[in-house]
This record gives sequence, structure tokens and C-alpha cells, in this order.
Amino acid sequence: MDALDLFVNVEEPSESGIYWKRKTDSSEILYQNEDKCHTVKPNRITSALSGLQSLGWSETLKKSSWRAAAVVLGLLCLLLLIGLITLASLYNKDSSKWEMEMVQLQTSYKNLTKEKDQLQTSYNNLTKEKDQLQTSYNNLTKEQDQLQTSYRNLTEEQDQLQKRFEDTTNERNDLKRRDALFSQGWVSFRNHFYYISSGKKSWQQSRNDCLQKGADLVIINSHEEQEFTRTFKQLIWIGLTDMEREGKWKWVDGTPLTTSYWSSHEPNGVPGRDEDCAEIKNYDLEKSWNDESCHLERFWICEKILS
Ligand code: 2F8
Ligand code: CA
Repeated sequence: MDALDLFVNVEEPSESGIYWKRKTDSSEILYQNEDKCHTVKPNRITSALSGLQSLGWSETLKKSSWRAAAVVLGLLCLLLLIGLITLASLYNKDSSKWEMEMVQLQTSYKNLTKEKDQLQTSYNNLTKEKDQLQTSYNNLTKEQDQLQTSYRNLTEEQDQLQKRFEDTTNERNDLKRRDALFSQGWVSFRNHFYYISSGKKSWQQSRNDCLQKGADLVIINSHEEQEFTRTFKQLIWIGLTDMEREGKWKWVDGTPLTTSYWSSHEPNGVPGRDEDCAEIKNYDLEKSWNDESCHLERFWICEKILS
């Protein structure tokens, strides 16, 4: 046999159909040249079917296939049933759990709703109370403003009454003092009070008397006052002197002489007579003043201004 020849080992079903056996008429030399050849199996099924057909087993094989398919189908149905049962169990388990949770949630919801209603009621009551308090506060604020205004008005009225009381008291005291002055021989002229002496004294003694009465010798600083002093028709000392400095005439309150009513040729300061004090002398004339010796005795006029 040539070394390159291909040898085929052909197998065929056994007589029992249970296993395959090599055909005896295949080349027995195969194993002698196994390093040079390959075993080529023929199409077993085709070969088997052909074998079975040839042996009358085709029907038997079909039945076996159907049985196997039925078994597989049954197994699949069983698996499906087990799966469905498992899913149903899981579903029931989850469903119970879900129902419990739903009940809990519903209970919580009801409780929360109840609490919400209570809170809403409390809120409404508080809002109502707040509105009432706000109204009370507004009314109180309004009353406070009214009371404040009334207090201001009353305080103002009180101040006015206090001032009126003080004015009235002062007026009453003035009236009392006036009455007292009048009873003591004083007369009033344009809110000034004058005391006309009933006797005669020197200029200094006359002034001292006025000072004791809380007054001073009259100061003539208006035409009306000058006219008033002339009405008594007497020789009268007035509060004018130059005893501190000759020729420098000053009133007893220290003010210098500005408006004067000297008689003609006066003041002449007759030599040797120290004529340092002024008197009303020519009372029939407006210009009635004369400078005279201070030690001579004359009537006098005191003047007082009520403060
Ligand atoms: O007594 C003094 C007196 O004498 C005369 O009056 C009567 C003088 N008058 C005249 O000279 C005009 C006064 O000045 C003098 O004070
Ligand atoms: Ca004189």
C-alpha cells in the first residue's frame, strides 16, 4: 500500500443499536499508519438513521424525542410555577408590609391633620387675640395721646393760672402798699409815689427822711414831673446837688443832670454861701430852680417807685 493513501475508519451502529462499532471491512491498516492519517467520522445521525431505518427504529426515536420534549416542557412549567409562587409570596409579603405602612401613614396623616387643625385653631385664636390686643393698644395709644394733649393743655392753663395768680397777688400787694402809702400821706402820679413833707428840714435831713421811708428826694426827669412839683407852691428841696464837685450837678441816684429847669441867672453859686443844693423856688414859672445853701430848712418831696 502506498504511504500517501488515505484510510477511513468507518463506524456503524451495533446490532443492538446501543453503541457504535467500527466496520470490519474498513481498513485494518489504519492503526498501522495512524501517524499519517486522520480519522473521519461519518455523519452519525444520518448514518444512525439510515441504520435505524434500516433496522425499523425510526418510530421509537420519535417517541423518545417527544417524551424528552414533554419532560423539558414540564420542567419549564414547574420552574415557571415555582417562580410565580415565589413572586406571589414576595408580592404578598411586600403587600402586607405596604398595607401596614399605609395604615401607619394614614394614622400619621390623620394625627398630623388633627394637629394641623388644632394648630390652625390656635393660630386663629392667637390671631384674634393679637387683633384684639392691637385694637386695645391702638385705643390706649389714642387715649394716651389725648391724655398727653390734655396734660399739656392743663399744664399750660396751670401756668397761665399761676401767672394770673402771681399777677393778682402782686397787684393785691401793690394795692395794699398803695393803700398804706396813701394812708401815710403819699400821692401817686404816673405810677410813681410822692411824699410831700409837712415840715421843713435841711437838704441832708430831708434826704435822710426819704431814705428811712424806702425812698429818696425827688428826681425830676420829665416835663410832667416838673409841673407836678410846682403845684405845691412851696420852697421845696429836690434831689439835685453839686456838693461832690462844684458846678457838676448830679441827681441823688448818681445820674448827671441833662434836662434842667433853672431860673434865670441860676445856678449862680453866690460866693460865700456854698449853694450846693437845688430847690423849687420860683414855682409860678416852669423854670423854677435855684441853687441854695444846703443847711437852710425847706419842705421836701420824696419819690418812690413800686417794683
Ligand atoms: O439867698 C440867696 C439867694 O439870693 C437871691 O435870691 C433872692 C439870688 N437870686 C438872684 O441873684 C437872682 C439867689 O441866686 C440866691 O441863692
Ligand atoms: Ca442861687
